[in-house]
Amino acid sequence: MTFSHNGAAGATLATGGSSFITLEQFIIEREAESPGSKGQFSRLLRDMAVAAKMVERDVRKAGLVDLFGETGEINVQDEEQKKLDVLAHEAFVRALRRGGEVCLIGSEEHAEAIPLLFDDCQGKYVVLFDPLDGSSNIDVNISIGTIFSIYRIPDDHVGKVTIESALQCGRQQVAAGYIVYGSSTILVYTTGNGVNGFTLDPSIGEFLLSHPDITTPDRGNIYSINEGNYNSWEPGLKEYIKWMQQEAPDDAPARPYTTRYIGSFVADFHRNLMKGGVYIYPANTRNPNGKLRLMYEANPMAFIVEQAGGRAETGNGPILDVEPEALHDRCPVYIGSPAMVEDALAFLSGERTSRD
Ligand code: P6P
Repeated sequence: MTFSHNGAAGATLATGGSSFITLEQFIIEREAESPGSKGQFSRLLRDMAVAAKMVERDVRKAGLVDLFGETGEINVQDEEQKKLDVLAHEAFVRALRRGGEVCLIGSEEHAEAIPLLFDDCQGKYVVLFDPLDGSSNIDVNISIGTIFSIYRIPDDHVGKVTIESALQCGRQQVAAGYIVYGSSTILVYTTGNGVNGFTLDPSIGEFLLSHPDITTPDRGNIYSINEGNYNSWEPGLKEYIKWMQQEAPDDAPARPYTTRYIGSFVADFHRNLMKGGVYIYPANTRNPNGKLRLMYEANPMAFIVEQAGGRAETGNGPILDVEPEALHDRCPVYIGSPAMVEDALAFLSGERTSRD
């Protein structure tokens, strides 16, 4: 099934038809557009896609392994089946180590950054990722995902990379993407020239271009936030949510908002990107900097949403402008349709109230 820019379903995907574009072909075609490219970056993107297919395979069977413990490869020396997010972490590390284009990895599953300096690695790229976002949802069959962010290190850091080489603000990203392991598996990424989505066709093991040139609607009718934290929100945020829940005054256009909150950022983000909406994980009394991680959740999604015409803010400025201090920094997140993020900022500042 092909999709128009706003994700509306269209005619049948030409997998059985005359033409479809695989992720590999797309990457090669786009590489041709960057003169002087030696292909390292393209190989890196392909390595990420290989790892994504391995994780997809494990995610699809994890429920069975969890439930019955009799299918899937359970290593007999390993008393406990490895948690799926550790398996996902290892799949990406293995693929990136083998590829040789990456000199440093940062993962949500690893306290410290992982330098790949063996054999005098001359890799120029850093990959930061959340191998399996929302993994607590896997045993109830709710969509989960992988989020990644790619930086190029300064030339004078090659061969002696440290975590400081990776702590660059989000605007410096050379690529960002995510994979949603949902009703189907889709890989969405940007290299700064728009956003494209590829759906995995398991029958041929290829990601096929299914969502070309994704743009997000200026406004949607969905807001995504954990309302269980209501009492810990700042007043302006309470006003914003109350405003969306109210009937519009007779002389104003109706406010047809609805709430959708999956508990997997990557799934909530993807739905809102395609349909329009805003996802909010604010600072609150329990999480003074919010819950989401700056370097491998907020930044990559901010890069993608801005490339798709959306907006991504902390409440005190654009997410992409935050200067990181450590690999696992957190930040508040207001992300999605630009008009809805702007509404949120106006309520946070007190410029608007629910009585407007
Ligand atoms: P809460 C998953 O743990 C995650 O990092 C995001 O994927 C998700 O949106 C959020 O946390 C859910 O957090 O506090 O609402 O359960």
